[in-house]
Amino acid sequence: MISRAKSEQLFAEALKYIPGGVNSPVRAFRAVGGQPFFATQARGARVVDADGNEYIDYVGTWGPAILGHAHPKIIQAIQRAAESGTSFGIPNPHEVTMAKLICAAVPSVQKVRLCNSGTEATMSAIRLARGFTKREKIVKFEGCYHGHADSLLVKAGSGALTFGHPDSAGVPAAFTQHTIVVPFNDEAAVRAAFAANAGHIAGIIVEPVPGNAGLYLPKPGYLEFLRQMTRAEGALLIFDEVMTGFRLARGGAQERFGITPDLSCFGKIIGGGLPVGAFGGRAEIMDYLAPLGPVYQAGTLSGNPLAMVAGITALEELFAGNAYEALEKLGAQLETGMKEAAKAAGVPVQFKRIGSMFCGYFTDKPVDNLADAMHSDRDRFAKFFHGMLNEGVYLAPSQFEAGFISTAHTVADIERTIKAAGKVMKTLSV
Ligand code: HOZ
Repeated sequence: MISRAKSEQLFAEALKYIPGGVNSPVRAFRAVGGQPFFATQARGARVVDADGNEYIDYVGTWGPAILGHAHPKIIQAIQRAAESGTSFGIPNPHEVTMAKLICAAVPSVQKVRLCNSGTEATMSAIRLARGFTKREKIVKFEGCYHGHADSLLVKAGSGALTFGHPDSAGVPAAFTQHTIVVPFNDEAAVRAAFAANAGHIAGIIVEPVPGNAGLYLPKPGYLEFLRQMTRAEGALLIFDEVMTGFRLARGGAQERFGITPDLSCFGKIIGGGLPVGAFGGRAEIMDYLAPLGPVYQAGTLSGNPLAMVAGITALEELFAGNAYEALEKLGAQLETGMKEAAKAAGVPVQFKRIGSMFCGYFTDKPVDNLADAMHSDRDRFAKFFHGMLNEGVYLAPSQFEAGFISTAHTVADIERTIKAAGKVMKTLSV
């Protein structure tokens, strides 16, 4: 058994001063039991904890680290930019470069506003959709997580789901009365929502590949259906690509599935590991934002020069080579190996993957929405998680999070992961 004595000491100290000892609930390990380790270093595909233990990392700081941790070009760009000042609160040239990069990579985005987190991006996109359409209601999907803004914390995924608070305390019912929640991959539910609220729905917000209740995929034609339905009803289609943007393809999930949303939300990868968010779309909609239009949105640190150069460097590096093909190959290797490992151990697993995002559910039933995801045996997941951690492989400490592969992972890393999974799965057989 490896020692995590220093992490334990740090966590005891953290618990005295930080609620739950963490600054974001999913980090707390509560869903899997035990205590979180404290990271002191992360490089490439590895994180190192306070006790010097090293892990192959499939969390990748929850998505941003698509090039691996501490990419030398990103570090150098941040260092150089920091010497010129860490924040201006005045327009800076890097913001323009970043905006141009995003618009060039994602054709549905003609204009983009930069902010500081995915939560800000989705919250602002919703406000913009409401302001533009002059309608109040929003449709979201069970298990989708769009950050922690009040009106979106309804049947939410990620940490909210993990800790049994998909509807958060502290959100007055009046704040969510215009949020309509429907199951994912269900056309009839969306039709019914529009029929019951004709002329009142401002838009649908959706993770095109939901990655906050684990990971499941849209059924063929489902995203097209959402596109047609919103267009026919005069509502906007908002893609939350905070996780999938620049990960599933250069142009995100919308490129992969050939859908043109009205608005898109980004974060994670475009910050190169620093805090960032962005939302963008058709110019006529984006021009409803202040100072041009009546929809207010602002931020002291928005367009921060360090976050901009980190993100620009990450995107340029990502677009320069064959990153997406490489990630697809690694993903396919992991999928094949994990499925074989589960089969050999006689453990029922639904292994879901698209590109470099993945999740394994411990169930023999197909998983296409939140209700299906809830069939997963979470005790088994917790045992698997700890077994893998002891083998030096760090997966997200919750059944309801996606895993991420980076370009820093190697074929040998994936082989080692599969071997570890095979060993751990055998201990889970009944
Ligand atoms: N919600 C992010 C992805 N599921 C993880 C970040 C966090 O909640 O700490």
